[in-house]
Amino acid sequence: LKIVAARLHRVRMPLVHEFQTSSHRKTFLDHILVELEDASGAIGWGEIASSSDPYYAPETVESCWHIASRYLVPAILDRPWTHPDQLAAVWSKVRGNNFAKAGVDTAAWVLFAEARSMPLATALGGTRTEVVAGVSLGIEPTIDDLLTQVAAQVAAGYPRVKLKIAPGWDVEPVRAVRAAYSDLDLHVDANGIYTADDLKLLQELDGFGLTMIEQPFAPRDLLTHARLQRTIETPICLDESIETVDDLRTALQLEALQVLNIKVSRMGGLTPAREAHDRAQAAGIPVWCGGMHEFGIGRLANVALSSLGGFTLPSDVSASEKYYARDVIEPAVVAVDGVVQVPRGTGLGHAVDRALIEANTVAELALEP
Ligand code: OSB
Ligand code: MG
Repeated sequence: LKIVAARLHRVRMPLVHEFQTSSHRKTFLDHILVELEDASGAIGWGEIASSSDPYYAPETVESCWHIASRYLVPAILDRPWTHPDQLAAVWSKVRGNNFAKAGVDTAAWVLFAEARSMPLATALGGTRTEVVAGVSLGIEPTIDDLLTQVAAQVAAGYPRVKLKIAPGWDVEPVRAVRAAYSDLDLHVDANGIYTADDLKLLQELDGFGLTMIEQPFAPRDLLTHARLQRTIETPICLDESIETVDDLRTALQLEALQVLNIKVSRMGGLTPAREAHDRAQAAGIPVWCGGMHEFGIGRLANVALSSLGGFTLPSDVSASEKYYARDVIEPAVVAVDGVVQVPRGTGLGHAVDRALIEANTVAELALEP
């Protein structure tokens, strides 16, 4: 394979329902769609799903645009390759910038699957034909608003609900949701807002039968995660802390986690995401695929990744309609009783809606060797 042309499209889409976490709030997203073309004219699409602002991770849309156009794409243009993991090796000298890498890596994987006439999931080694989806609910103005959201998602058939928590919005919303749904697979995500001063409060959450407590402390504070895990039964899940497979090795050694959230974006692509999956599976740690409100392209990559055997917990791959009125793929991703089918067509398995992309594009760049 050889990439002879590449295009970046910065596409803006409004969210159906505003989303707030302990670290940021958003009403629309600007993601960069990456289009790689090989000598045969085949196209691979990927999605750079960075937040606009550096509040979840250090990257921004602008930093991703810069890194992708200045470093990542030029490094692979006109360079022959046979497997996407060779491209990950080419980028290894670029430090960090995982969201930017992930979009280009995904496009290369899709191109690779297209060239082999197989679904992306099969190219990755996935075996599941369907994946179970959960939903992630933001911080709402009131507990009643939250209960309305939970009711809607449970009625839609989703078997797992994750609640964003933050100081002042933690024990009470959890108590209210648990009181209304005694058997629901429920978990919480703090996006790193608490500190070692909050251990008592987090221990209180141990009494609600949560499936996990996700990223209670700052990304680099593995020691406090390990300390909390020693005192509670509820598994701790890490998200922001794990940007590389080396981070995972360290966290496992410290016993700072019992569950891993694997995000394609945060790990820097499908190649490292798959490696993290293999590591976690070898260590007996269950994994699930986290989301970044991806448009359809990134969402389908998440579905394909979730078809790997170690993804035994529900993933954040809920239906397109939960996020966007219209998605950039055709048909949109749908969930029936909380289950999403893994596409059987080649590559992404869904068509890309170029007209919708063009209608929502705010910036474009063509790159050639
Ligand atoms: O921590 O998982 C997170 C969205 C933006 C930033 C961080 C997170 C999230 C989500 C989105 O929870 C989940 C989804 O895409 O469904
Ligand atoms: Mg998270």
